[in-house]
Amino acid sequence: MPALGYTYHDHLPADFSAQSLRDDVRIGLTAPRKWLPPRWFYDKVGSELFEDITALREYYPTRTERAILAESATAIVSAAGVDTLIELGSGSSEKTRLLLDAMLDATVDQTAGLAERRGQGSPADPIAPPAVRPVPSYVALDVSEDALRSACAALVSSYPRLRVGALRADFTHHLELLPAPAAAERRMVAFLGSTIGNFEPTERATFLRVLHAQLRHDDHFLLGADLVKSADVLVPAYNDAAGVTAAFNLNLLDVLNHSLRADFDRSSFDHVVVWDAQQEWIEMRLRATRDMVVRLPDLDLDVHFDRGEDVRTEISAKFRRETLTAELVAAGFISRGWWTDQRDWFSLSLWGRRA
Ligand code: AVJ
Repeated sequence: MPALGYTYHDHLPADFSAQSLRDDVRIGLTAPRKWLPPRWFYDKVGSELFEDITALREYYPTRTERAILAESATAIVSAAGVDTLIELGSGSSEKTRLLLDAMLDATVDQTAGLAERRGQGSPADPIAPPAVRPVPSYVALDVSEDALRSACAALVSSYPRLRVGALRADFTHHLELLPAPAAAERRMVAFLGSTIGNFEPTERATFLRVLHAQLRHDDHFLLGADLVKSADVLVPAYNDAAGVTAAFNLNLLDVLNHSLRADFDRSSFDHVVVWDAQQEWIEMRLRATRDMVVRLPDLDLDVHFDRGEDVRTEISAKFRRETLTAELVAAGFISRGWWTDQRDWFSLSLWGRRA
C-alpha cells in the first residue's frame, strides 16, 4: 500500500491541458459561430464557483440527485452487485459517498451471512467454500490532479476497508484506460451530475458506444441525467439571482487570460442563458456588448467581436426517459433500473450489457 493510501496514475501528458486548451480555443473562436468547450470552466476559481452553484436555491440538479441517491443507493448497488465503483469526472467525489456506503454495507452483510452459514455446517458435511468477493474498490477518474488527490485522500481516511485509486485521464478520450477487471470482479461505471448533458448528440452516441465496448458481461453503467421540465425552472437554474452562474461563465475569460495571455475584458461581455425548446438543451453564452478585438498572443491570433455577438460556452441537454433509453439501447445497453425524485426532475438509471 503506498504511503498516500491510494494509487495514482497519470495518463495525461504534462502539457495536456495547455495543448488541448490551445487547440480548443483556436477551433472555437475562429468558427463562424464562436464557441468554447465547457471543460475549461473548472480552474481553481471555476471549481469553487461550481461548488457554490450546487448550493443555490435555483440550481436543483445536485440536491435532487443526492436525494435520489440517499433514497436508492442500496437498491442501485444491489441491482448491479458492485465490487468496484469507477467514477467518470469524479470531481469532489462527494455524492459518491452514498454509493460507497451502500457498497460497503452490502459486503458486511455478505460476510455476516457466510459466518452464519459456516457455523451451521458440520465437519462431516462441509459446505461449499465461500466465493471470495474482490476487495471493495473505488477508482476516481478526472482531469484535475488537485481534485483527484483531495477527493481520494478524504475517502481513504473515511473508508479504511476501501481500496482507492486515482486515474488522471480524460473520459472523452481515454475510456480504454479503465483498469481491467479481475476474474470475478463486477464493476459499475458511474457518470453522475448530468455531465452527459454537456455532449452534443453525436458526441454522446460515440461516448456511449465506446463505454459499452469497455464493459464486460457483469459490469454496469450508472447514469445521472437531468430531465426536461418547464423553462420557468430551467432558466433560473442557469441564471440565478445572486449572479453566481454569471461569474462562473465569465470566469472562462479569466482562464483564457491567465493560460493564454489573452486580453479579454470581462466587463464587455454579458452572461446569457437560452432554453432551446427544439433541441431541449440550455445554452450558456457570453455576449459581446461592444465591437472589439481580443488578442491571443500565445495562439498568434486576433479575434474580432461584433457588438451583440455570442460565444456559446456550454450546452446542458435535458432528457426524457424514452429517448434516453433509445440512445442507450442503440449503444448496446439494456435497462436495469430507473430511479427519480417525486417531481420527476432528475434521473438515475442503471444499464447492463445485453447478454
Ligand atoms: C456540471 C455540466 C452538469 O450543466 O448543469 C452548472 C454545469 N453550468 N451551471 C450543468 C453548470 C452552469 C453543470 N454540469
